[in-house]
Amino acid sequence: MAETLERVISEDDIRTFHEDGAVCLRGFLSPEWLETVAEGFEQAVASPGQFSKSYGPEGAPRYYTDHRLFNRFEPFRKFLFEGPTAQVAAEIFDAARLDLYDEHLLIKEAGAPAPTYWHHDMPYFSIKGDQLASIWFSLDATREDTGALRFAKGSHKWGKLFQPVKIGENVPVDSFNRDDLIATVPDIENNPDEYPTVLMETDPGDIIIFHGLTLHSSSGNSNTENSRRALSLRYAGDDIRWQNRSDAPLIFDRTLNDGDPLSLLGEQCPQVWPRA
Ligand SMILES: O=C(O)CCC(=O)C(=O)O
Repeated sequence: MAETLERVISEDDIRTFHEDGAVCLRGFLSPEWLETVAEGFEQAVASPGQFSKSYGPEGAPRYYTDHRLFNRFEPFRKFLFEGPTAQVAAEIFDAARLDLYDEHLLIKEAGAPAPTYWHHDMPYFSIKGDQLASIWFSLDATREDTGALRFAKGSHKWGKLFQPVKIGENVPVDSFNRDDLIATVPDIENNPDEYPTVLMETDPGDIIIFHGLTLHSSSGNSNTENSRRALSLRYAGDDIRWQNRSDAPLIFDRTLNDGDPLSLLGEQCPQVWPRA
């Protein structure tokens, strides 16, 4: 934590993050920041990027996702570089430096039936290490049946890496062929005694921070009036290094060697802490 600012997250919340693998900070984002991000969503939906995808049955409301936002849309750039979320991740890991590996826009349109199937994020990314956290929040209220996230408590400490699936389809990602992955995610839903979970319903302004190895899922959006617009930001701390993975869905312009620091990716994976 190179910057000396007033701390934004309590010791209790940091402990919960490390024990459970996820923690929710209530009322963290101001209405002004939510407004900025909402502008970004409008612009992004009007202009899909090369990694955008839609999930769900043909003709049904979409589960729409996109990536790489800050270098295309000014509101996201402002939020990421001037907003308060990087400091949360820095405090969680007591990190000297954070790079932004990915920004993920996840819209479940009104009535979108596709859920997010159980998965954890690490195996989707071309990285290795422990200090990976996502900060996820929604511009819309989320409830159990409208796309609120559910986490398998403590699953970031199982010491396992599971086969990645297409998040809205539950089929393996293309060209899956990995030595370091074991099996598919267990049946968490039907074994609550073995796999306790925590549901985090949120209101606008709440943010959730979860570890890159914490298994999570969410329902489709049963609200037929409103979309569920969520943003997930992936912060990589001091011990994260590049790890080549042929099946990683996000492609970078530069090829690195295993063990290289992410700083070699330059603008595609910018330093967000300490702030410039
Ligand atoms: O928004 C969702 O439903 C899923 C989010 C997610 O899987 C993630 O942020 O990693």
